[in-house]
Amino acid sequence: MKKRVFSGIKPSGSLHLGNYLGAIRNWVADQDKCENIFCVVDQHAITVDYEPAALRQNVRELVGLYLACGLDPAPCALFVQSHVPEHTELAWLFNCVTPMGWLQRMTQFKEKSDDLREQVSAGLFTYPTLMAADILLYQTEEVPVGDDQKQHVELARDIAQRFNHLFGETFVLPEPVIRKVAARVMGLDDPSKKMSKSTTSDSHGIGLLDPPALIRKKLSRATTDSQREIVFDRERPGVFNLLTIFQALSGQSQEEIEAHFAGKGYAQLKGDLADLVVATLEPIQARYREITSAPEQIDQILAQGVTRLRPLVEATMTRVRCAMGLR
Ligand code: AQP
Repeated sequence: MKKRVFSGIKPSGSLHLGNYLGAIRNWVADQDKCENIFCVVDQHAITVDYEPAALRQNVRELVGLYLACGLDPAPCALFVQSHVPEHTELAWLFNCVTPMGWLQRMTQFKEKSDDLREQVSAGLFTYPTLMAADILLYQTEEVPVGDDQKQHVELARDIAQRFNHLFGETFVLPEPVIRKVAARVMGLDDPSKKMSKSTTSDSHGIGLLDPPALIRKKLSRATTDSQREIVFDRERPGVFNLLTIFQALSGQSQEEIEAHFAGKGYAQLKGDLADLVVATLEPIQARYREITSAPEQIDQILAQGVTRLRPLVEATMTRVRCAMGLR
């Protein structure tokens, strides 16, 4: 039996190398071994200030990139979260069984709400219950994510357990699946912060659609340190981050990479890494241009995804509504 896998990305800006290495690339690698459900989680992107026109554009770009990175609509159901209204219905039901204390402990909420304080939306606070609904609606077994989402997947598991305890066996308990290499790609300008779509600095992240010259420029400016040796050392986060990206893209071992850069300087590291990033992204960008030139095909793929998932959605929701006394 193939494991059922669910994951998603929120269209809150342009995708970066962290989203690719921490998430999409791993989904593509395993798509023939699993029963795959991949979503564009647009309702998560409206928990902070946003422009409706930009959101619409980001959703299209994200679906185009899913396909361009290699997700195949034959083994994968691809869809947009808001096209399946049961995600928000189930999220409300979960809001009613999730203790506030569980949500208050979520580190991503604390980080994102720090500057906003009283202005922060209730949606940002309850984001993890919507994410639990995304996962549990499909009776998901595995959730492949980057390291930053581990806590949210664990919360989904806790909510499933609590629901099963209160209302009877209803949900499969999901497991996060996190790769060892590049599970948390850091910002090029500040390697103490994870690479994020919503960080606006020019030299923070490498966009999957960035042209080669821009990729080279950003990498040439990446923060390093005043030492000389090019080795994997977590105490030197800038160089460690560049080497980790190199390792993830080249597939070489740490020893091979250290031997390759022995006696060389940071300019060589940045130049070789830029060659590798450009060689990885150029074919993706070419496929992206081809795919997005036929938007009606994208719409068709998304509609097929929803149709394929309907029986599963209805089966879960019927059980949930009955278990909770709502039917
Ligand atoms: N820097 C990263 N390194 C490795 N994996 C990452 N992911 C995100 N950033 C990195 C993984 O990408 C998937 C999609 O994430 P998301 O967009 O749904 O949420 P996020 O983690 O909040 O992503 P961003 O890019 O940081 O967006 P903003 O700035 O809008 O919050 C997840 O699997 C995530 O782990």
